[in-house]
Amino acid sequence: MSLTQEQILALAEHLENAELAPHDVKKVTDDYPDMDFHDAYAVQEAIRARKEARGTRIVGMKMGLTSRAKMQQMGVDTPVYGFLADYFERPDSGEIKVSELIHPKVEAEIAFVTKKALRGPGCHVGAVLAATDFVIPAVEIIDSRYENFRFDLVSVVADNASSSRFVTGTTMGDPAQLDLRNMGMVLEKNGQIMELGAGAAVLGHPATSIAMLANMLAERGQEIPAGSLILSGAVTAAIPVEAGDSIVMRAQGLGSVSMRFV
Ligand code: OOG
Ligand code: MG
Repeated sequence: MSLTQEQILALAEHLENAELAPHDVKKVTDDYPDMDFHDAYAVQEAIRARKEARGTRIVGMKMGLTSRAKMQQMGVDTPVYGFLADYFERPDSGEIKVSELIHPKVEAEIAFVTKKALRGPGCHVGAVLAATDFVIPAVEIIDSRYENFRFDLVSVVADNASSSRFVTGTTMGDPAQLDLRNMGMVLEKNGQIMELGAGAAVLGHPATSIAMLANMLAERGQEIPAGSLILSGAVTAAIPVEAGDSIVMRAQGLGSVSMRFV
């Protein structure tokens, strides 16, 4: 740790303000080059605490930078996590206002819903599959608060891993019946296929990402509660969207998820 408690709280306020009154800011490591992951997750937790103090519910978690495509796109090599607040969710086939966002991008993901708590260290894929109630298809809308969507890992962790909105489908899949590794996923913008991939793009199997989350949370003495929604990370690179764009994500055997940006 290199930051004081006052600096952590000030950075949390600064980054949350950039989310709530949408505007971009310089990445936090420009001013605090000695910040480490512990500082960054402490800032993220302080943002979470600010929201909870206002009555916002935390509905789940997200893993990010879990696929080669995303790591290459962002120039980093380590997965990170963030939290999902209740107001991030938008309904399937609904509208998303770009005026509430800075420079949104969309990602195709598989979401897990847990029926049992998951706790590391030593959380493994078998424990994740046993604790999974069902999986549903999801589109995450990420919106880095940093200028030009450019950051390093420490900065993106402090910024809650660029979390901003998410939409899930409603076709529930049983991970015991689905081949999540080979599940094809197609991301379309305005009727055109932009990206496609398979579940294996996420750390070989998306359940691996959930196990990694439990193990990373354990380092901070935390667990994944039962009933959490967890985004396992984008299968493909993220694609930018603007007002007027329609997005459809089709996940093999799990139907589709769609939204319109207005
Ligand atoms: C960080 C968040 C990445 C994913 O699914 O890989 C992410 C970013 O790229 O802004 O959510
Ligand atoms: Mg994501």
